[in-house]
Amino acid sequence: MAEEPYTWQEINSQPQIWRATLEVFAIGRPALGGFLETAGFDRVLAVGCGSTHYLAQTAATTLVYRTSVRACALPASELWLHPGPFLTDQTLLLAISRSGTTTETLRAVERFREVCGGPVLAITCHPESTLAQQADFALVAPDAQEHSVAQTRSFTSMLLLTQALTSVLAQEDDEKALERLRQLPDILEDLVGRLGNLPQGLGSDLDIERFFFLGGCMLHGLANEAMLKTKEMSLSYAEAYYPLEFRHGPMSMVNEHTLVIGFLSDTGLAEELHVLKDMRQLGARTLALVEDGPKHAAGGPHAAGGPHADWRADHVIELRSGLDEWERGALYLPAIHLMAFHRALAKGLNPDRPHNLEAVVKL
Ligand code: F1P
Repeated sequence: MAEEPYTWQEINSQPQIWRATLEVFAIGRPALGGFLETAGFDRVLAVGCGSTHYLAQTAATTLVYRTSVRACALPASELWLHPGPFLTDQTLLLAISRSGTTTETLRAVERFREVCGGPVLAITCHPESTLAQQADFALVAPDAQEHSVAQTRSFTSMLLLTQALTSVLAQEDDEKALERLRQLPDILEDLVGRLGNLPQGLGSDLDIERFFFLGGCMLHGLANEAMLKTKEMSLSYAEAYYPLEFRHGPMSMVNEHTLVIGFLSDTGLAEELHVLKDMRQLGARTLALVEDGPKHAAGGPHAAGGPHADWRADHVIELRSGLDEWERGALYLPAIHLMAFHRALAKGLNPDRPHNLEAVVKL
């Protein structure tokens, strides 16, 4: 690769960028506590656009499952144009934007201020941006800024900020939780070291024509993001579904040119594996991203070699994080970033310059 594309550099810099991002968070932690003490809210409305909408989905689901705070996510444009019942008292607006300048996100903040007047917490890679300046408080990841259009390290770094924020709102020992998140960069380096040529092999295999990403609970927003990355970088047919939802119609699209990628959870593992097994029987190839391969293989009565030995996916990526399933979300994406990158190259595309797209949508 002559001049390394920005995208390649940004994907591979994630471990050190995650370290820097968590350090910036730790420095700002006291000020965050002060802001939250006076903010006065019992629910969170998370908004973003495209990738950062999917990040908002992930953040809202994590908040719901990990804290007593009620939370939901919307595209920023929906809050701007159809605010309706979402603008209620006691609401904190969590506005997420890599650039901090996307028009819909800024309009959503304005609408929220007009109607609610509640606190606005921004998450962005640009501390000097309009969004960061307009917000009452900003969690920032300046080291994760990107030249590329498609978000990779910016997304995962902002995801870490939402997870650190969740630990604070969970009113648990967030110092201990932050120490656990600080393990992620080393875990990612180990994971990437174990990937071998799998992302390049799958990405370069143009016999694969359609991708389906399956993820439930707090992994659903990440499955949506993986879908978008695959589209943006490689102009490929990609969709995302809740795992068991895939049987309710969309699996009609499965054929021998299909790759079904399972972002497997701990809590839904057996049934999610069953979906992958069913899709293999329909002719798809399958990739499982799972915390622990042996558990995946030994998934209860379907242990490898057992009566359902074919439960194993065609390809398995073991995260081996040792963390709770809500802490390890960022680990699911780098392998997909690499797969999408190699697919772009295999198709003669420039992953730095996705077709039709700009880094920021300004209306
Ligand atoms: C969001 C956005 C996404 C798009 C791509 C580039 O910008 O434009 O809509 O999917 O990832 O970023 P931002 O508000 O996060 O800066």
